[in-house]
Amino acid sequence: MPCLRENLYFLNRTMKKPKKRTIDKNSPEWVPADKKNSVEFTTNIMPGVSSTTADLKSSHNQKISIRRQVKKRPALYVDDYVNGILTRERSILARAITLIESNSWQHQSQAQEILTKLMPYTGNSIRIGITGVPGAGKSSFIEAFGLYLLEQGHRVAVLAIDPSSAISGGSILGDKTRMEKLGTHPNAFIRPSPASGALGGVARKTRETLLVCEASGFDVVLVETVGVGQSEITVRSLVDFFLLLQIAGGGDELQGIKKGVMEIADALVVNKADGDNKAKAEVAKQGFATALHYMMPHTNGWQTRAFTCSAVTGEGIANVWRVIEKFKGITTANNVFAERRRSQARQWMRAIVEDYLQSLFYKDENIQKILPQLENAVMAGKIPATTAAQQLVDAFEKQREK
Ligand SMILES: Nc1nc2c(ncn2[C@@H]2O[C@H](COP(=O)(O)OP(=O)(O)O)[C@@H](O)[C@H]2O)c(=O)[nH]1
Ligand SMILES: [Mg+2]
Repeated sequence: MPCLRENLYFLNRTMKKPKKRTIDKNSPEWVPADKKNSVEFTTNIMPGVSSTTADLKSSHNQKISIRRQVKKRPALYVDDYVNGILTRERSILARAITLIESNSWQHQSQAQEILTKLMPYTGNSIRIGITGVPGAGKSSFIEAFGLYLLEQGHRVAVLAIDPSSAISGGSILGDKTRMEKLGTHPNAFIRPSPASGALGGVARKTRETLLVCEASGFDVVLVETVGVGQSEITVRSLVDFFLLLQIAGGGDELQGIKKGVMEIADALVVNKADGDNKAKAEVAKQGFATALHYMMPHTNGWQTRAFTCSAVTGEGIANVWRVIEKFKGITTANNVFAERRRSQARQWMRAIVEDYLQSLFYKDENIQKILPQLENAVMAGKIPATTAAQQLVDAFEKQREK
């Protein structure tokens, strides 16, 4: 609420600087000394109210009372965050995530300190990615699945990666109505996608948020993404198990196959297997099973299979969890689970370095000067891309040497 804050700031400033009056306390300063009692200047100053504005009703004073209601939250130190997260204080967890999501340099460096201290307490969850086209029932599934997990005594965090949310205003997890019960449960924590930035930035923030949730005792972390292309690959690189939610009919089977999402999934679940749709869902499941048969499973030692469920009746929901537990058992035994996490961590470190170098490169003054003409020359087929790239890199290195 920048507007409110600005107003209050202004109010504060103007109120804190009363003008000095040395001539006469009861006479305004613009009244000439010799005209104090003249009818021309009948103004007389009343003593100000210094302690309360409660019974003053002008709109000006309403603003003052708003200012009084806004309590400034005490600033937290790194250790306050760390302790709060470890003792599972939700409000502190939420504030730490806000810090992670902030683009301010100061916040980010504080977030890094917090994360470093929390690292020994991370890693104790199963991280599950969930994707599917809009309308597949992701939100409904997460509600049903999440509530089932809570019944089993788990603590569930739900995060989202939605790079489109800056444009759409947050499509994922915006539909709180479908996660009403989960959203209010003390052992569940739902955090919508950070609302801005490129996929890389959103993903980095989500990864760090995931770690913080783990440190706060959430042992199942669900990461939702809408099936719109690149974001599935990103979520795959964040999670242990990747679930593709499908629906029968409408050519969605083909969509999944075409986009290659099936190839990175550890399970395919045909949702809405209820009522009249149940038989169709079974048929679709068979179709997927056949398609999967010809694909390389994404996880070593694990055969990706198709299942059905209904987020509405709850049928098949418990089975999805059984499949995931079996997956964890097998991949832990063959070390694929730990190995995947290790390589994901390395991949993330490299991705952050690459992001940084890339922005350093394209922000470079020299590069910005010569880039357009080189790009045009490449596009027009006048010089080979390799030559242009070499010239760019040379120019960049020269600048660095200075
Ligand atoms: N019959 C039936 N409808 C469902 C099921 N799951 C979701 N839906 C409906 O499908 C629509 C889209 O669900 P939603 O969870 O918002 O999908 P999302 O866009 O993937 O998050 C809603 O109208 C849901 O009520 C299900 O298992 N069975
Ligand atoms: Mg949804």
